[in-house]
Amino acid sequence: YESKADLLAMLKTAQDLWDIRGAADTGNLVKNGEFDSGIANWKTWIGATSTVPTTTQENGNNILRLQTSSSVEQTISGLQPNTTYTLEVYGKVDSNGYVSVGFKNYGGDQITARLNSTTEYAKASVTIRTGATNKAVTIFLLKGAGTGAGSIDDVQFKDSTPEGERPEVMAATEALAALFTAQTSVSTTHLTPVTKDNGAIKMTTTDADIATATEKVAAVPANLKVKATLEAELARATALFANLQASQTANLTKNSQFDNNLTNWKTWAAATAVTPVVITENGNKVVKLEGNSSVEQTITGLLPNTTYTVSMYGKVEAGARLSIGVKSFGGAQANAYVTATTDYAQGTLTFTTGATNTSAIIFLSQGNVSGIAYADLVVTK
Ligand SMILES: [Ca+2]
Ligand SMILES: [Ca+2]
Repeated sequence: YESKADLLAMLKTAQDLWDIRGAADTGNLVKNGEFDSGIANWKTWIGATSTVPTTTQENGNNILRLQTSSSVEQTISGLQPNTTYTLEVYGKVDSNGYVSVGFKNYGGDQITARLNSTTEYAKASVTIRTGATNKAVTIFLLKGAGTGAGSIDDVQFKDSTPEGERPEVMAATEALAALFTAQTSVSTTHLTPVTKDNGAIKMTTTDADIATATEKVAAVPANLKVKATLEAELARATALFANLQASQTANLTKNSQFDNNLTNWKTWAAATAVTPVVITENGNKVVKLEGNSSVEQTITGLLPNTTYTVSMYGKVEAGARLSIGVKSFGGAQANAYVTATTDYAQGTLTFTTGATNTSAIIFLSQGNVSGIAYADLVVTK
Protein backbone atom coordinates (compact mmCIF):
# COMPACT_ATOMS: atom_id res chain seq x y z
CA TYR A 1 0.00 0.00 0.00
CA GLU A 2 1.18 3.50 -0.84
CA SER A 3 0.09 4.89 2.48
CA LYS A 4 -1.83 4.23 5.65
CA ALA A 5 -4.73 6.14 4.06
CA ASP A 6 -4.81 3.67 1.16
CA LEU A 7 -4.84 0.77 3.56
CA LEU A 8 -7.65 2.30 5.62
CA ALA A 9 -9.63 2.94 2.44
CA MET A 10 -9.20 -0.68 1.44
CA LEU A 11 -10.29 -1.84 4.88
CA LYS A 12 -13.33 0.40 4.67
CA THR A 13 -14.26 -1.14 1.31
CA ALA A 14 -13.84 -4.62 2.74
CA GLN A 15 -15.95 -3.74 5.77
CA ASP A 16 -18.71 -2.33 3.52
CA LEU A 17 -18.72 -5.48 1.39
CA TRP A 18 -18.84 -7.61 4.53
CA ASP A 19 -21.76 -5.54 5.88
CA ILE A 20 -23.64 -5.96 2.59
CA ARG A 21 -23.08 -9.70 2.77
CA GLY A 22 -24.26 -9.73 6.39
CA ALA A 23 -27.42 -7.88 5.40
CA ALA A 24 -27.98 -10.36 2.57
CA ASP A 25 -27.92 -13.19 5.09
CA THR A 26 -30.67 -11.60 7.18
CA GLY A 27 -33.74 -13.73 6.96
CA ASN A 28 -31.94 -16.73 5.47
CA LEU A 29 -33.80 -19.83 6.64
CA VAL A 30 -31.17 -22.31 5.42
CA LYS A 31 -28.88 -23.78 8.06
CA ASN A 32 -25.21 -23.99 7.13
CA GLY A 33 -25.92 -22.49 3.71
CA GLU A 34 -22.27 -21.42 3.44
CA PHE A 35 -21.00 -24.95 4.24
CA ASP A 36 -18.82 -23.48 6.96
CA SER A 37 -19.78 -26.50 9.10
CA GLY A 38 -19.03 -29.04 6.39
CA ILE A 39 -22.03 -31.13 5.37
CA ALA A 40 -23.86 -30.59 8.70
CA ASN A 41 -27.62 -29.97 8.41
CA TRP A 42 -27.66 -31.44 4.89
CA LYS A 43 -28.97 -34.92 4.10
CA THR A 44 -27.01 -36.61 1.34
CA TRP A 45 -28.01 -39.07 -1.38
CA ILE A 46 -25.90 -40.92 -3.96
CA GLY A 47 -26.54 -43.15 -6.94
CA ALA A 48 -25.08 -46.68 -7.08
CA THR A 49 -21.60 -45.76 -8.27
CA SER A 50 -21.30 -42.19 -7.04
CA THR A 51 -19.34 -40.51 -4.28
CA VAL A 52 -20.85 -38.98 -1.12
CA PRO A 53 -21.11 -35.18 -1.38
CA THR A 54 -18.45 -33.40 0.58
CA THR A 55 -17.14 -29.95 1.27
CA THR A 56 -13.79 -28.57 0.32
CA GLN A 57 -11.88 -25.35 0.67
CA GLU A 58 -11.49 -23.01 -2.24
CA ASN A 59 -9.53 -19.81 -1.61
CA GLY A 60 -10.16 -20.19 2.11
CA ASN A 61 -13.92 -20.58 1.63
CA ASN A 62 -15.86 -23.79 2.20
CA ILE A 63 -17.91 -25.00 -0.76
CA LEU A 64 -19.93 -28.11 -1.55
CA ARG A 65 -18.75 -30.56 -4.21
CA LEU A 66 -21.40 -32.70 -5.89
CA GLN A 67 -20.29 -35.59 -8.08
CA THR A 68 -22.51 -37.01 -10.83
CA SER A 69 -25.59 -38.78 -9.42
CA SER A 70 -25.50 -37.24 -5.97
CA SER A 71 -27.46 -34.68 -4.04
CA VAL A 72 -27.95 -32.91 -0.74
CA GLU A 73 -31.24 -31.72 0.69
CA GLN A 74 -32.56 -29.82 3.69
CA THR A 75 -36.12 -29.58 4.96
CA ILE A 76 -37.11 -26.16 6.21
CA SER A 77 -40.08 -25.96 8.53
CA GLY A 78 -41.90 -23.15 10.31
CA LEU A 79 -42.96 -21.50 7.04
CA GLN A 80 -46.11 -19.44 6.57
CA PRO A 81 -48.87 -20.75 4.29
CA ASN A 82 -49.75 -18.66 1.21
CA THR A 83 -46.37 -16.99 1.28
CA THR A 84 -43.75 -16.51 -1.42
CA TYR A 85 -40.24 -17.85 -0.81
CA THR A 86 -37.15 -17.70 -3.00
CA LEU A 87 -34.15 -20.02 -3.08
CA GLU A 88 -30.89 -18.55 -4.34
CA VAL A 89 -27.78 -20.65 -4.90
CA TYR A 90 -24.37 -19.89 -6.39
CA GLY A 91 -22.59 -22.60 -8.31
CA LYS A 92 -20.70 -23.79 -11.36
CA VAL A 93 -19.87 -27.10 -13.02
CA ASP A 94 -16.52 -28.55 -14.10
CA SER A 95 -17.63 -29.44 -17.61
CA ASN A 96 -20.80 -29.77 -19.64
CA GLY A 97 -23.72 -30.65 -17.45
CA TYR A 98 -25.61 -28.90 -14.74
CA VAL A 99 -26.67 -28.92 -11.10
CA SER A 100 -30.42 -28.73 -10.45
CA VAL A 101 -31.52 -26.68 -7.47
CA GLY A 102 -35.13 -26.60 -6.38
CA PHE A 103 -38.04 -27.43 -4.14
CA LYS A 104 -40.16 -30.42 -3.31
CA ASN A 105 -42.71 -31.41 -0.66
CA TYR A 106 -44.23 -27.98 -0.22
CA GLY A 107 -47.75 -28.60 -1.54
CA GLY A 108 -46.96 -27.78 -5.16
CA ASP A 109 -45.11 -29.32 -8.12
CA GLN A 110 -41.40 -29.96 -7.78
CA ILE A 111 -39.65 -26.99 -9.35
CA THR A 112 -36.02 -26.47 -10.27
CA ALA A 113 -33.50 -24.15 -11.87
CA ARG A 114 -30.12 -25.08 -13.39
CA LEU A 115 -26.59 -24.05 -12.57
CA ASN A 116 -24.53 -24.68 -15.71
CA SER A 117 -21.79 -22.06 -15.77
CA THR A 118 -18.39 -23.65 -16.39
CA THR A 119 -16.35 -20.53 -15.61
CA GLU A 120 -17.58 -18.14 -12.92
CA TYR A 121 -19.97 -18.89 -10.07
CA ALA A 122 -23.44 -17.97 -11.31
CA LYS A 123 -26.67 -17.57 -9.39
CA ALA A 124 -29.78 -19.70 -9.85
CA SER A 125 -33.02 -18.73 -8.19
CA VAL A 126 -36.34 -20.48 -7.79
CA THR A 127 -39.50 -19.01 -6.28
CA ILE A 128 -42.50 -20.83 -4.85
CA ARG A 129 -45.67 -19.91 -3.08
CA THR A 130 -46.66 -22.20 -0.26
CA GLY A 131 -50.12 -23.76 -0.28
CA ALA A 132 -52.99 -22.82 2.00
CA THR A 133 -51.84 -25.20 4.74
CA ASN A 134 -48.16 -25.88 3.99
CA LYS A 135 -45.54 -24.94 6.53
CA ALA A 136 -42.49 -26.81 5.25
CA VAL A 137 -40.44 -27.34 2.09
CA THR A 138 -37.48 -29.48 1.12
CA ILE A 139 -34.78 -27.74 -0.87
CA PHE A 140 -32.35 -29.87 -2.86
CA LEU A 141 -29.14 -29.51 -4.85
CA LEU A 142 -28.71 -32.35 -7.34
CA LYS A 143 -26.01 -33.30 -9.81
CA GLY A 144 -27.73 -35.71 -12.16
CA ALA A 145 -26.30 -37.80 -14.95
CA GLY A 146 -23.44 -36.52 -17.12
CA THR A 147 -19.81 -35.78 -16.50
CA GLY A 148 -17.92 -33.59 -14.08
CA ALA A 149 -18.78 -32.34 -10.64
CA GLY A 150 -20.55 -29.24 -9.40
CA SER A 151 -19.33 -26.62 -6.92
CA ILE A 152 -21.99 -24.97 -4.79
CA ASP A 153 -21.98 -22.21 -2.18
CA ASP A 154 -24.10 -19.62 -0.42
CA VAL A 155 -27.53 -21.25 -0.34
CA GLN A 156 -30.20 -18.77 0.71
CA PHE A 157 -33.90 -19.34 1.23
CA LYS A 158 -35.99 -16.35 2.23
CA ASP A 159 -39.48 -15.00 2.45
CA SER A 160 -39.72 -12.96 -0.75
CA THR A 161 -43.38 -12.04 -0.57
CA PRO A 162 -43.80 -8.69 -2.35
CA GLU A 163 -44.11 -5.98 0.30
CA GLY A 164 -47.56 -4.98 -0.90
CA GLU A 165 -48.84 -8.52 -0.30
CA ARG A 166 -47.62 -8.80 3.28
CA PRO A 167 -50.50 -8.91 5.78
CA GLU A 168 -49.14 -6.03 7.89
CA VAL A 169 -48.71 -3.85 4.81
CA MET A 170 -52.16 -4.70 3.49
CA ALA A 171 -53.74 -3.91 6.87
CA ALA A 172 -51.91 -0.56 7.12
CA THR A 173 -52.76 0.35 3.52
CA GLU A 174 -56.41 -0.44 4.13
CA ALA A 175 -56.54 1.54 7.39
CA LEU A 176 -54.94 4.55 5.66
CA ALA A 177 -57.24 4.33 2.63
CA ALA A 178 -60.22 4.44 5.01
CA LEU A 179 -59.11 7.90 6.19
CA PHE A 180 -59.09 9.61 2.80
CA THR A 181 -61.62 10.80 0.30
CA ALA A 182 -61.44 12.54 -3.07
CA GLN A 183 -60.72 16.22 -3.42
CA THR A 184 -61.36 18.53 -6.36
CA SER A 185 -59.62 21.90 -6.22
CA VAL A 186 -60.15 24.92 -8.42
CA SER A 187 -58.54 28.32 -8.23
CA THR A 188 -59.75 31.48 -9.90
CA THR A 189 -56.25 31.86 -11.29
CA HIS A 190 -56.12 28.24 -12.46
CA LEU A 191 -59.61 27.11 -13.47
CA THR A 192 -58.66 23.58 -14.54
CA PRO A 193 -59.80 21.35 -11.68
CA VAL A 194 -57.21 19.22 -9.90
CA THR A 195 -58.75 16.00 -8.62
CA LYS A 196 -56.98 13.66 -6.22
CA ASP A 197 -58.65 10.39 -5.23
CA ASN A 198 -57.27 10.59 -1.71
CA GLY A 199 -56.58 14.30 -1.48
CA ALA A 200 -58.78 15.05 1.53
CA ILE A 201 -59.42 13.55 4.93
CA LYS A 202 -62.92 12.08 5.28
CA MET A 203 -65.44 14.34 6.95
CA THR A 204 -66.37 11.52 9.35
CA THR A 205 -62.81 10.65 10.45
CA THR A 206 -62.46 10.16 14.20
CA ASP A 207 -59.58 9.98 16.67
CA ALA A 208 -60.16 6.23 16.79
CA ASP A 209 -59.70 5.93 13.01
CA ILE A 210 -56.37 7.79 13.24
CA ALA A 211 -55.33 5.61 16.19
CA THR A 212 -56.12 2.44 14.22
CA ALA A 213 -54.10 3.60 11.22
CA THR A 214 -51.21 4.61 13.50
CA GLU A 215 -51.20 1.16 15.11
CA LYS A 216 -51.33 -0.64 11.73
CA VAL A 217 -48.48 1.43 10.29
CA ALA A 218 -46.41 0.82 13.44
CA ALA A 219 -46.93 -2.94 12.98
CA VAL A 220 -45.24 -2.90 9.55
CA PRO A 221 -41.73 -4.36 9.96
CA ALA A 222 -39.08 -1.65 9.92
CA ASN A 223 -36.99 -3.40 7.25
CA LEU A 224 -39.68 -3.01 4.58
CA LYS A 225 -39.05 -0.19 2.12
CA VAL A 226 -42.76 0.60 1.90
CA LYS A 227 -42.84 1.58 5.58
CA ALA A 228 -41.50 5.07 4.85
CA THR A 229 -44.29 5.65 2.32
CA LEU A 230 -46.93 4.43 4.76
CA GLU A 231 -45.52 6.66 7.50
CA ALA A 232 -45.61 9.66 5.16
CA GLU A 233 -49.26 8.93 4.33
CA LEU A 234 -50.05 8.64 8.03
CA ALA A 235 -48.35 11.98 8.68
CA ARG A 236 -50.41 13.55 5.86
CA ALA A 237 -53.62 12.08 7.28
CA THR A 238 -52.76 13.26 10.78
CA ALA A 239 -52.08 16.80 9.54
CA LEU A 240 -55.30 16.88 7.50
CA PHE A 241 -57.24 15.56 10.49
CA ALA A 242 -55.82 18.29 12.75
CA ASN A 243 -56.87 20.77 10.10
CA LEU A 244 -60.37 19.26 9.97
CA GLN A 245 -60.68 19.47 13.75
CA ALA A 246 -59.58 23.11 13.61
CA SER A 247 -61.88 23.91 10.70
CA GLN A 248 -64.25 26.04 12.78
CA THR A 249 -61.46 28.25 14.09
CA ALA A 250 -61.57 31.47 12.04
CA ASN A 251 -64.19 29.97 9.71
CA LEU A 252 -65.92 32.94 8.06
CA THR A 253 -68.94 30.85 7.07
CA LYS A 254 -71.85 31.08 9.50
CA ASN A 255 -73.85 27.96 10.37
CA SER A 256 -71.27 26.11 8.32
CA GLN A 257 -72.41 22.65 9.45
CA PHE A 258 -76.17 23.28 9.10
CA ASP A 259 -76.64 22.60 12.81
CA ASN A 260 -79.11 25.54 12.79
CA ASN A 261 -80.82 24.27 9.65
CA LEU A 262 -80.84 27.02 7.00
CA THR A 263 -80.14 29.98 9.28
CA ASN A 264 -77.72 32.39 7.52
CA TRP A 265 -78.31 30.64 4.19
CA LYS A 266 -80.50 32.05 1.43
CA THR A 267 -82.23 29.44 -0.71
CA TRP A 268 -83.08 29.52 -4.40
CA ALA A 269 -84.90 26.97 -6.56
CA ALA A 270 -86.01 26.96 -10.20
CA ALA A 271 -89.75 27.01 -10.83
CA THR A 272 -90.09 23.23 -10.98
CA ALA A 273 -87.45 22.41 -8.32
CA VAL A 274 -87.79 21.71 -4.61
CA THR A 275 -86.47 24.35 -2.22
CA PRO A 276 -83.31 23.09 -0.45
CA VAL A 277 -83.85 21.60 3.01
CA VAL A 278 -81.68 20.37 5.86
CA ILE A 279 -81.97 16.68 6.63
CA THR A 280 -80.40 14.50 9.30
CA GLU A 281 -78.17 11.67 8.12
CA ASN A 282 -76.53 9.38 10.72
CA GLY A 283 -77.18 12.02 13.34
CA ASN A 284 -75.56 14.76 11.27
CA LYS A 285 -77.38 17.63 9.57
CA VAL A 286 -76.60 18.23 5.89
CA VAL A 287 -78.23 20.38 3.24
CA LYS A 288 -80.10 18.53 0.50
CA LEU A 289 -80.27 20.12 -2.94
CA GLU A 290 -82.74 18.69 -5.43
CA GLY A 291 -83.29 19.69 -9.04
CA ASN A 292 -82.06 23.09 -10.10
CA SER A 293 -81.50 24.75 -6.72
CA SER A 294 -78.93 26.40 -4.50
CA VAL A 295 -78.13 27.96 -1.15
CA GLU A 296 -75.88 30.98 -0.74
CA GLN A 297 -74.34 33.16 1.93
CA THR A 298 -72.64 36.53 1.79
CA ILE A 299 -69.30 36.50 3.55
CA THR A 300 -68.37 39.92 4.89
CA GLY A 301 -65.32 41.40 6.56
CA LEU A 302 -62.91 40.27 3.84
CA LEU A 303 -59.77 42.18 2.97
CA PRO A 304 -59.26 43.50 -0.59
CA ASN A 305 -56.60 41.86 -2.76
CA THR A 306 -56.54 38.86 -0.47
CA THR A 307 -56.73 35.17 -1.26
CA TYR A 308 -59.34 32.99 0.47
CA THR A 309 -60.31 29.35 0.15
CA VAL A 310 -63.83 28.03 0.52
CA SER A 311 -64.32 24.29 0.88
CA MET A 312 -67.19 21.88 1.45
CA TYR A 313 -67.92 18.19 1.56
CA GLY A 314 -70.57 16.76 -0.75
CA LYS A 315 -71.96 13.72 -2.50
CA VAL A 316 -74.50 13.25 -5.26
CA GLU A 317 -77.17 10.90 -6.60
CA ALA A 318 -78.79 10.43 -9.99
CA GLY A 319 -76.08 12.11 -12.04
CA ALA A 320 -76.21 15.31 -10.04
CA ARG A 321 -73.50 17.94 -10.28
CA LEU A 322 -72.89 19.72 -7.03
CA SER A 323 -70.78 22.80 -7.15
CA ILE A 324 -69.28 25.10 -4.61
CA GLY A 325 -68.91 28.51 -6.11
CA VAL A 326 -68.05 32.09 -5.42
CA LYS A 327 -69.29 35.33 -7.01
CA SER A 328 -69.43 39.07 -6.36
CA PHE A 329 -65.87 39.18 -5.02
CA GLY A 330 -64.36 41.38 -7.72
CA GLY A 331 -63.45 38.56 -10.12
CA ALA A 332 -65.14 36.10 -12.45
CA GLN A 333 -67.55 33.61 -10.87
CA ALA A 334 -65.94 30.16 -10.43
CA ASN A 335 -67.07 26.69 -9.39
CA ALA A 336 -65.52 23.49 -8.07
CA TYR A 337 -67.61 20.40 -8.80
CA VAL A 338 -68.07 17.37 -6.61
CA THR A 339 -69.45 14.22 -8.20
CA ALA A 340 -68.67 11.60 -5.53
CA THR A 341 -71.51 9.13 -5.07
CA THR A 342 -70.52 7.12 -1.99
CA ASP A 343 -68.24 8.91 0.45
CA TYR A 344 -68.49 12.64 0.92
CA ALA A 345 -65.70 14.18 -1.16
CA GLN A 346 -64.24 17.64 -0.75
CA GLY A 347 -64.47 20.53 -3.18
CA THR A 348 -62.23 23.54 -2.65
CA LEU A 349 -62.18 26.86 -4.43
CA THR A 350 -59.50 29.50 -4.01
CA PHE A 351 -60.30 33.10 -4.95
CA THR A 352 -58.73 36.53 -4.59
CA THR A 353 -60.81 39.55 -3.74
CA GLY A 354 -60.69 42.60 -5.99
CA ALA A 355 -58.90 45.85 -5.22
CA THR A 356 -61.88 47.32 -3.37
CA ASN A 357 -63.95 44.22 -2.47
CA THR A 358 -64.58 43.30 1.15
CA SER A 359 -67.25 40.66 0.67
CA ALA A 360 -68.09 37.62 -1.49
CA ILE A 361 -71.10 35.41 -2.06
CA ILE A 362 -70.41 31.71 -1.68
CA PHE A 363 -72.96 29.21 -2.96
CA LEU A 364 -73.69 25.51 -3.15
CA SER A 365 -75.69 24.64 -6.24
CA GLN A 366 -77.06 21.60 -8.02
CA GLY A 367 -77.89 22.19 -11.67
CA ASN A 368 -79.15 18.83 -12.92
CA VAL A 369 -82.98 18.78 -13.22
CA SER A 370 -83.31 15.26 -11.78
CA GLY A 371 -80.21 15.30 -9.58
CA ILE A 372 -79.93 15.19 -5.80
CA ALA A 373 -76.92 16.41 -3.84
CA TYR A 374 -75.94 16.65 -0.18
CA ALA A 375 -73.42 19.08 1.29
CA ASP A 376 -71.93 19.93 4.67
CA LEU A 377 -69.04 21.62 6.45
CA VAL A 378 -68.56 24.79 4.45
CA VAL A 379 -65.32 26.47 5.49
CA THR A 380 -64.19 29.90 4.30
CA LYS A 381 -60.80 31.11 5.43
CA1 LIG B 1 -18.96 -20.94 1.77
CA1 LIG C 1 -73.44 18.90 9.55
